[in-house]
Amino acid sequence: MTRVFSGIKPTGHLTLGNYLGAMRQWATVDQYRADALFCIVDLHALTVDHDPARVRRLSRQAATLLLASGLDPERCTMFVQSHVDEHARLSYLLECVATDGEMRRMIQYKEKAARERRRGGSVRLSLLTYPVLMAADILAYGADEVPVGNDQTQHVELARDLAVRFNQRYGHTFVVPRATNPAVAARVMNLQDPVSKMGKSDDTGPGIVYLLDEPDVVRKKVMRAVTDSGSEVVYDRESRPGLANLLEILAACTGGEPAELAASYDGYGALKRDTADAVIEVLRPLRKRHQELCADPGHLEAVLREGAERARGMARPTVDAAYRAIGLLPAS
Ligand code: AQP
Repeated sequence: MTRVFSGIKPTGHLTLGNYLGAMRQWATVDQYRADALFCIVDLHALTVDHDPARVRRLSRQAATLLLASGLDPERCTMFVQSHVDEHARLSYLLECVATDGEMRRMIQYKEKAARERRRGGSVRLSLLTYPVLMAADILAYGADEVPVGNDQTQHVELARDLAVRFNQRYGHTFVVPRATNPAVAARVMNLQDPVSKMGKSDDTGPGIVYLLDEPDVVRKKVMRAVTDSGSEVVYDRESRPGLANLLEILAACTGGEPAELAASYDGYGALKRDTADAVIEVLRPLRKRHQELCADPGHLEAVLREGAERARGMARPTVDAAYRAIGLLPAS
């Protein structure tokens, strides 16, 4: 059976981008068709300036939202990265096959390092090496597929390269994974800055729809979305990115095609109203289930405990094999 691994980073409140670009596919497709692991990658949240209590809170919230979005612990393995030591153990070995040039070429590193500097902070070494830890997350489980929004495709490519290189140098140890992207909404853009991704740790609150936003807040954000000059509704990502983003969000929420939807509108107002309604409807069941789960914290703890145990059992044999293959003396 195909093995699938994907993760979510507790660096902010989860957004519509996380949901349409990743979580929905995990809950409605991946957990049914594959042996799937979904991870709250909390170690990755430490790569930028962070508040310890907030990371803990956001990790719990992300796990609750994953359950609320429909992940079923009977069908998939859901766990927290830092609960399974194998990730950090393997990451170091992969650092020994990766190069610093590869790390510096990562687009997300360049963007996030620039943001840290703009904010007056320094850039943590872990931000540079973060794609290696992500490769360890994937390779430890022998994942065949990594479903991600296309902002993460480059990192999965790196995991492939490291797997191939390690296998060539030290003997076959890792499955070579590949990224898969959802057909629509692979990249939901910021409503106030539609050439930038809707990212949960951005500073532009009004441009980001959070999964736990109240419906009237969602409506306000969508109605105030930046659209482009002109009044005709056409689908063109290059010249009309704001409009294209709304059409893609509407398409992802209703199952339509952005270009066909464009043809059915003759003004921005109606498009925005319908998009707001569609987003609110998509998020309604998730918000309700989230509330129910918050009333039963013991359930979440049990799910995460069992998930970590299962994950450890899957990762340990591969990571132990990598230790032996690379030349480390086994502990007796
Ligand atoms: N805007 C987006 N459109 C489509 N997919 C997205 N994803 C994130 N934002 C969008 C996908 O969600 C999954 C989990 O993402 P993540 O939390 O691990 O990391 P990220 O891609 O770095 O997400 P953010 O929201 O942009 O976080 P920050 O701001 O902290 O960097 C991934 O599959 C991702 O592709």
